Amino acid sequence: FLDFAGCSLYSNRQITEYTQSLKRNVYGNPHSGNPSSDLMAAEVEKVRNTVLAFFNTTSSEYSVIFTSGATAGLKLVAQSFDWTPGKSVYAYLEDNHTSVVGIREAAIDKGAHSVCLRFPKYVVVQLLLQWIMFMYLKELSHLFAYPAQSNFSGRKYPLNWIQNVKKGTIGNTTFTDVKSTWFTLVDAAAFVTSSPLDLGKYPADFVVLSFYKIFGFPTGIGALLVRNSAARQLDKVYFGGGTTRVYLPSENYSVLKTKLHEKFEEGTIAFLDILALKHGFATISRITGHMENITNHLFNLIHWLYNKLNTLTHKNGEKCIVIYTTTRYSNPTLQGATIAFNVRRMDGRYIGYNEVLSTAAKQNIHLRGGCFCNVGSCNYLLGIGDKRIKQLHKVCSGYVCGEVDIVNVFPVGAVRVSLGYMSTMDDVINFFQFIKRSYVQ
Ligand SMILES: *Cc1c(COP(=O)(O)O)cnc(C)c1O
Ligand SMILES: *[C@@H]1O[C@H](CO)[C@@H](O)[C@H](O)[C@H]1NC(C)=O
Ligand SMILES: *[C@@H]1O[C@H](CO)[C@@H](O)[C@H](O)[C@H]1NC(C)=O
Ligand SMILES: *[C@@H]1O[C@H](CO)[C@@H](O)[C@H](O)[C@H]1NC(C)=O
Ligand SMILES: *[C@@H]1O[C@H](CO)[C@@H](O)[C@H](O)[C@H]1NC(C)=O
Ligand SMILES: CC(=O)N[C@H]1CO[C@H](CO)[C@@H](O)[C@@H]1O
Repeated sequence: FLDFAGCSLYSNRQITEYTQSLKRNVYGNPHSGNPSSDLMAAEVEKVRNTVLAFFNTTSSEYSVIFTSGATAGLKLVAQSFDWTPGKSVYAYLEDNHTSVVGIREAAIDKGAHSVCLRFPKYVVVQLLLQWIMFMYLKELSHLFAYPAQSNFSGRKYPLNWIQNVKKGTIGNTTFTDVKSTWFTLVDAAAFVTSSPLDLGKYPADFVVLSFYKIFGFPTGIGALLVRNSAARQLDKVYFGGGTTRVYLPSENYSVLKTKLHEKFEEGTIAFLDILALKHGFATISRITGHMENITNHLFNLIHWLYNKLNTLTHKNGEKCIVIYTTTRYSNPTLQGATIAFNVRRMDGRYIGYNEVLSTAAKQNIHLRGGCFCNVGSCNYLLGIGDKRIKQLHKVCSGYVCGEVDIVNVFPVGAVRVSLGYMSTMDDVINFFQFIKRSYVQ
């Protein structure tokens, strides 16, 4: 199983302990106020604290809002962020995730500007941010969103952007006269599966994640962590069951509950799934000790695999594997345990990723095929010029993502291998042998 960026796997003991806990106890709806309800409510509060501790923070600094996943967390920020029409800026990276770009629609809808930071080399990104800050020296609220790790290439982005953007310090320049307030939204869904995120050190205003990416079970639950000092930036309009203290059906009168999660967790929370998180966190901690151990273990594996794949050549000296990376797997702070690549024949022609995927599947190796689907990442990762990109795009438009993997001899997608905390040296050796056996001429 080499698709840990898609989801992690759950452990046997994790599931056993969870079901035992369900069998031994009666868990009621945490809003009901009877003994089984109180038991559940207490467990939910414990899990909130476990989540906070996992990120080295406490409830005095952060609130945990349970959502159905990372995407739902991003959507919640998008729809509640207090944009100033015509003035606020929403900035995001080109190497973003669809769900992060989606916030743009909500921002524009409320009259905010959106800026896509085009070239994901942070020197350039810093210059662009600098420019944006000069453009808007007013007392306004802006939002900067970025993924802490890309789920395509596994590239990690610097966590110190969080404070830098906030302080108005970019690179070596400090903008003490910046009156604007920048809020940071970190999409940590891929990052936190294998790296520690210390919110004491990197106090992002908003962080989103999905728990199945960390420990495989349960699905359909994630969290939005909100720094308490940034909570005022989220406006609440709709109110659903469990979120109000008092309201009148016939009059425009309602008072929302005071705690942030009480306001934003609409309806009944997924309480039995929240209980399952407890066993997920316990499993990760039991097996690995600390997230740093996962980072180091996975970096050793991926670094080995990168070097081995990179040296695979056909008998005429042509490279067999083209890897899409800007980090060269030199450092675990820049690179997660993912490799996106394509396979080439001896004559230089590419083999479509669908073919690689199905050959692998026949040998019981589970990979992911990704479609670039956009010119931006084609350009950046494939390193082909603008002119060619335009031609490609002409041919590309209208094709159904995933069905076509090669257009005019150029690949429009890639194979992705991603490791997780359960991956072993045997896994990467088997995979390497598979590639060598199947494709090296
Ligand atoms: C998986 C992932 C998401 C989306 O998570 P969902 O569980 O589908 O909401 C967002 N961003 C990144 C970086 C991811 O890896
Ligand atoms: C990244 O994750 C999202 C959500 O799960 C998915 O839609 C997207 O296709 C993923 N990208 C890749 C390259 O896996
Ligand atoms: C946790 O955060 C505190 C500050 O809030 C910091 O002093 C401490 O070093 C952090 N712990 C770890 C393990 O990083
Ligand atoms: C309801 O009351 C709030 C203030 O209490 C006000 O802001 C809002 O506009 C009112 N809505 C309607 C539909 O009257
Ligand atoms: C994880 O790392 C810590 C040190 O950071 C070490 O003490 C511990 O033994 C490690 N745990 C495992 C399971 O390797
Ligand atoms: C990799 C990726 O998804 N990049 C996209 C980020 O957002 C910009 C702007 O919408 C798109 O053009 C990129 O394709």
